[in-house]
Amino acid sequence: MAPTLTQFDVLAIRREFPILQQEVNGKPLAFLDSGASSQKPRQVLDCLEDYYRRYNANVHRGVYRLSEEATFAYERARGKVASFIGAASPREVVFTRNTTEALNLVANAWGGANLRPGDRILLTLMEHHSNIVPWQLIARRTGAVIDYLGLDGEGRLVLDELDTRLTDRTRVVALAHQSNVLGTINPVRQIAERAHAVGAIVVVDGAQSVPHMPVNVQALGCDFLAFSGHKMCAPTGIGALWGRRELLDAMPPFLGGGSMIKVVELDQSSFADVPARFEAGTPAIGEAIAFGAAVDYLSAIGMEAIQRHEHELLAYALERLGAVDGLTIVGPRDTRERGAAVSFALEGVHPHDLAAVLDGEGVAVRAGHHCTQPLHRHLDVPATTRASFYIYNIPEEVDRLVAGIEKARRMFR
Ligand code: C6P
Repeated sequence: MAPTLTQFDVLAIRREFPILQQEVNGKPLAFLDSGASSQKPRQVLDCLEDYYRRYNANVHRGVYRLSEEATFAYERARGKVASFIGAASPREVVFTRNTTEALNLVANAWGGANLRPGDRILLTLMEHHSNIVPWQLIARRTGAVIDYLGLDGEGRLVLDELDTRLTDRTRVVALAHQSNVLGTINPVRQIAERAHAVGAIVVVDGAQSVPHMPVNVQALGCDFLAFSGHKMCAPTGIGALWGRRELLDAMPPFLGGGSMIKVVELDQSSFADVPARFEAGTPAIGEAIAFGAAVDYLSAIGMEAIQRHEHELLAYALERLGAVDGLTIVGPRDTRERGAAVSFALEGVHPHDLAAVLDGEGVAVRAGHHCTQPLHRHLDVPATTRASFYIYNIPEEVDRLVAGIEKARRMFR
């Protein structure tokens, strides 16, 4: 039976998202692809529009009123993002375009300065390409070698492998906090303790965790955390890298240009302090300010309540999907071990066909390899279909998802 949601007034929340008020293909939109990018509430849209209408100006440059107002709002947003993840100081938060850029920043700046031939970088088989390719690129440049932690039959990390994979040559352990395909939530703190014991740093890809659960960098015990605004109600084009102050301070710049320098001479330059050192050029100002508004929005609802809401939907989705003939769900069965991104394969129906049938029913899901080709190779499936849930989703949308899948099954049988 569909659960009665108890965490907050989800219907009131839905009304705050203008995009959810529309019909798609003659059906009310059921948006089940927030894992790719979330929708934006009125509060965030208003904040962005207010910036462009009222005080659009470059930051850290002008001495005039508008520029000062923009600079103040931009830095205040940094403070909000820092508090949201429990950072010791706003200066530990670098605004980036997204998770991908944040991970490239660490790989290039920290990796470029610290990795030597034969050093080892430990990743996992469930990583998104954003947490694989930057490490491959820096490994090729520095002569470092990449290892992977394996997965068990339910898509959980095999922690026993740490005994052999973590060596005194391991300099970096980089892993997703939550898998975008399996939903698996990884025991970052435990892994970080093991990694630190061999002298490695721990880089966490928080793209799928920060939007969905309380995340505190002190409790996680990691050294870097990367995440994207657009997956947590903020606009696209803005994300963040949190790093421990002493590590950020010791890192050389990633990109060069305006704003990131102290003095530029003809043959050399000296660089600004952190975080400006890593924010070359004009940043996404309005988007960063609206990221602050998104953080306010989520905080007002409460991240614990958001997590519980998604878990209720997850449990219902696993139950209903689990009863569909020929459907195989990937990832842990135990809801305590996973978040609300549910990927599955339907026997005899290609994920793209399934997604197209669901679209006809107004249900938006993602189909493909979800930027995790090594994981899909490991699972031995070319592609999966994924439904991912957020604050505005309701049990009726799970019912519509299942009805659409049943329709596809009948069509392609
Ligand atoms: N995953 C998905 O549909 P960007 O594109 O930089 O904002 O996020 C990259 C990224 C990194 N790590 C994880 C775990 C992710 O899930 C993502 C984005 C989207 O699953 C788009 S491929």
